[in-house]
Amino acid sequence: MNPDNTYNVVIALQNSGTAAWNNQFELSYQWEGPNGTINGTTSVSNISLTEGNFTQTTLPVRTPSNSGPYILKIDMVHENGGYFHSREASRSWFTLDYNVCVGTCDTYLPIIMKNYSPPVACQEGGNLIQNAGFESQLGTHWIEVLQPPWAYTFRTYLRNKSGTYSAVLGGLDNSDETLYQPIILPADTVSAKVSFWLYMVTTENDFAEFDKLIWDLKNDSTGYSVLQNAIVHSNKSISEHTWTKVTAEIPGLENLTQQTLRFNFRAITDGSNYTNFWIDDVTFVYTYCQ
Ligand SMILES: [Ca+2]
Ligand SMILES: [Ca+2]
Repeated sequence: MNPDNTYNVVIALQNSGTAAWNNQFELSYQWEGPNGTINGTTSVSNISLTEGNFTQTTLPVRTPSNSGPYILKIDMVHENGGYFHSREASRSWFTLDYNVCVGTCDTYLPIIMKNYSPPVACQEGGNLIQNAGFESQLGTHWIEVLQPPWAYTFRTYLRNKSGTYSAVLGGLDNSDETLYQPIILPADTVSAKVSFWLYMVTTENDFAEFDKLIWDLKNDSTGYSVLQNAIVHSNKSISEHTWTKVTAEIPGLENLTQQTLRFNFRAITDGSNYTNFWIDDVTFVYTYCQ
């Protein structure tokens, strides 16, 4: 319906009351809208109808001036008593209601979206690394692989970031030492946040990366890396004589869940000028999405 227009509405009426209607009764309406209730400005007068009887009439309905959603409430009116629905304070009489849009209306309809999946909720799981601060002996969770055999990787109380102990790799020339822990990524894991503290002391100069600490994620069966790039720290890349927090995000773990992987540290030194790498407080916090 357009604002300020008159529309004819055909109405069938029955006097279901106990008294006859006479020329004091008329058919009219109200608009219930955004700014309250507006009384109808047109009507059909002289609805004379004895009790129980029917009639049909055409009611001219004048729309409000302002656009918006309205309820058109059609009702009988007594010239001295007002609208029927409000004649008794203790109970409301029914009106004949229609939802009408006058002019333009904001319309809200439920939308059905094809091929729509609700957003996936992701959350962090726990730290998969055990004995993360090396406060217990190596061997239970951490596994050492030493080359040559007299190379050493051990936990030490000489230096720690927290607790009493840390693990130390390197410290010899021509050594290749690995310290790893098997982990299993839970179902629905998509990524992980890795962090650990690293303390480096070297007798090298810092011209080049002669001695390295490499961390990686490997397939437990093949020993091959499952990451695109292992992360390398060296005598050159980090500050000496201070604890440095190393952090990294590992995305793309969807296809590596529920299988054993190795979270792997490897220290490789060249033929002269040894370097020590201390490690403490290792975390591998996985994120899963369901
Ligand atoms: Ca510790
Ligand atoms: Ca060296």
